[in-house]
Amino acid sequence: MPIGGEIGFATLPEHVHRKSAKKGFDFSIMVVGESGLGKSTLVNCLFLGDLYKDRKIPSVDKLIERTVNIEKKQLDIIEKGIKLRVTIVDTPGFGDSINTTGSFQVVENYIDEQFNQYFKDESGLNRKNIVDNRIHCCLYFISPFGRGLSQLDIQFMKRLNSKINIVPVIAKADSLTAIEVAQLKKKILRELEENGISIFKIPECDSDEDELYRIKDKEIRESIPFAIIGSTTSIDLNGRRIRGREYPWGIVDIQDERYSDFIKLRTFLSLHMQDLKDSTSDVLYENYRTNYLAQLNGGRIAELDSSGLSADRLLQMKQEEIRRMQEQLMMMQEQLRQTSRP
Ligand SMILES: Nc1nc2c(ncn2[C@@H]2O[C@H](COP(=O)(O)OP(=O)(O)O)[C@@H](O)[C@H]2O)c(=O)[nH]1
Ligand SMILES: [Mg+2]
Repeated sequence: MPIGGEIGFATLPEHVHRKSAKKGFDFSIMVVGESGLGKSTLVNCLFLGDLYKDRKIPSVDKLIERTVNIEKKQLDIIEKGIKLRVTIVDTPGFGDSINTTGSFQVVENYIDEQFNQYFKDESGLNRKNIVDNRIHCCLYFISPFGRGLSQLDIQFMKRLNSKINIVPVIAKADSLTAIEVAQLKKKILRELEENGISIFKIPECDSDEDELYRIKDKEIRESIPFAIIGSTTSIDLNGRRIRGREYPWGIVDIQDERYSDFIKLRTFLSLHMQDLKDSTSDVLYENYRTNYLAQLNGGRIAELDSSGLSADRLLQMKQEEIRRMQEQLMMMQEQLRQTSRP
């Protein structure tokens, strides 16, 4: 089986395809939410699918092991000659560490560190070869057992929505009926809005997209928050190997679109990977950078501000300053090289 066929990366619209073909893609997803909701399980099956058919099934011990630190898994995929490096970042859920504020902080620090690293690389001399480890997408797991968002969910998302593209998912959708899923989706969207939490917004469809793409796109938009079912177990179902969950009353196939948005989530990720990346670098990272520079320059920004300069102009000035500093740094390095020559 061709590696990557599972991922549907090849369904990316042609133009995106071409744009990314040259450089290859770095894409990072993070899973966040209360502990026990199936985050680690999803991480294990989101992109792997049947890629590792012969992979050893981890022991039960391993499966129920709690995630106490941030863990990164990396996966290199080549599809139609395009390189895709996916990084999935698994986080300890609330409840896994001693206090909630602690686990908020761990996640927030991680996001900030990636921004910070990117900032350093971007201001450095080796700008052409930056590895983009910024988190492009945060799958936020919501419990199917509560009646919508918990106070913790609200606090957490409020704190992070300016730093990360939040994509809400309803965990363990197999525990809800179809009607309950539909109601919970509506309720979550309403509560997000009431609390002023912004989640990732899929950009409008290009006017030149074909009809099929439009239908798919609409279907995906309407499925958010994705109600997902995860599993790391393969089961034999009428001679077919599927990834599923086995209950006394039957087998649930996590890829069955009648009751699981697993496939829709995957399609969403492949169709909107570039949009998630663009939003990260154009909006979220810019935001971070502006704040960071303002902090660095605390007093001066305040002065300039009172002189009536717009934020845009300030940013522009900062960028010019960085450019000047980079040039100076390069000159100094060149001088050093010359003086150190025998
Ligand atoms: N019913 C159901 N159980 C799930 C699902 N996904 C994971 N689980 C189970 O929930 C438990 C916790 O899963 P885990 O992935 O460790 O959760 P995490 O703490 O969020 O990382 C495990 O026993 C999983 O087998 C799901 O979609 N439905
Ligand atoms: Mg976990």
